[in-house]
Amino acid sequence: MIKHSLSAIALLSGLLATTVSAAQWHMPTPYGDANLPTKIAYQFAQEIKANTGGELDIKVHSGASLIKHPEIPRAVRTGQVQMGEIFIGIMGNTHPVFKHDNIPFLATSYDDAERLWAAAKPEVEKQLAKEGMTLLYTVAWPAQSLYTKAPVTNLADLKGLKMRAYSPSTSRLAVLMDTTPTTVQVPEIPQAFSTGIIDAMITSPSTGVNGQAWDYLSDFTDVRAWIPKNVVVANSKSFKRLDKKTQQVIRDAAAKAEAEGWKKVRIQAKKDTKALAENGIKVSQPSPELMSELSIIGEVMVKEWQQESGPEITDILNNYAQ
Ligand code: PCA
Repeated sequence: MIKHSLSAIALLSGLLATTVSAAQWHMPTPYGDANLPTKIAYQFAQEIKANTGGELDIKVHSGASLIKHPEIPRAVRTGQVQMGEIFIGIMGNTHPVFKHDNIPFLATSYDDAERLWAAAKPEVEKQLAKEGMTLLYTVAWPAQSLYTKAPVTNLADLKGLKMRAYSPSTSRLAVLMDTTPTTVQVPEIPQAFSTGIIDAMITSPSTGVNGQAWDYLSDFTDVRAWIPKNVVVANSKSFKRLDKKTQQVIRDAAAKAEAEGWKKVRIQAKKDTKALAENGIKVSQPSPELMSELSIIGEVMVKEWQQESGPEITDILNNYAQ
């Protein structure tokens, strides 16, 4: 009898131990499995599972399958999910610090983009923390260039076109380019082009390849106007509830993911630009005229951005200038 109840207790406490310590977290991501940030998210989750001995199991829900992209920040903030991936630019209306990510010609090389991130990170981290989110890592996209249905030599060639936008800053950019902004999420890009909802877009070679841009577009003008990033965040309360060791496992996996992202994005950019050309898109360098017109717009956007808020933006720009 005694023996029996002891083993029952042992069994029960064993069960309790597993239910208490092994946790499943949900991590919605906006983009599909073919994208570099999504691949990195899967590796990140796997590494955490391995290094916690299976005690923290993060389920990645890619391609906005669990939560639509614009809803992911709120879902993480409110704890509906414990973790999530977000394109930084879509939070531009929440606070201007997030706009550092979509300003044309502020950082156009990967080295400069890394420096811009180092400059912006403290302010971004602070703002996320205010919203109850803990910053874990970022992954950059390849530089953003112009896709059209005809060759482009200057902005006049784009006048009046319907331009895809994916953030408040890119909507503003479209207006300054004398085009009409239309917000379209990545999965809807092919249909938006084929039904005439949009005529042109500025995005990475990767997003063009994923959406088979050659089916509905002909020209890729490699303006490389900015290098945006996704950010992976945790709900701060959920993160704080973890023991210190698990938090460290997550931090280590995050640091590795971020380093991997910066390394791989450079390779991915080349590979996908080549794939565009191989599939029949005409890849060309921008004319000096187009670049100078776009640079002027970039300067206007930096000024507008600075005027939007006080010390944070000046801090970012000063850090970046150093
Ligand atoms: N692809 C995503 C974000 C940036 C990019 O290269 C998009 O077009 O929405």
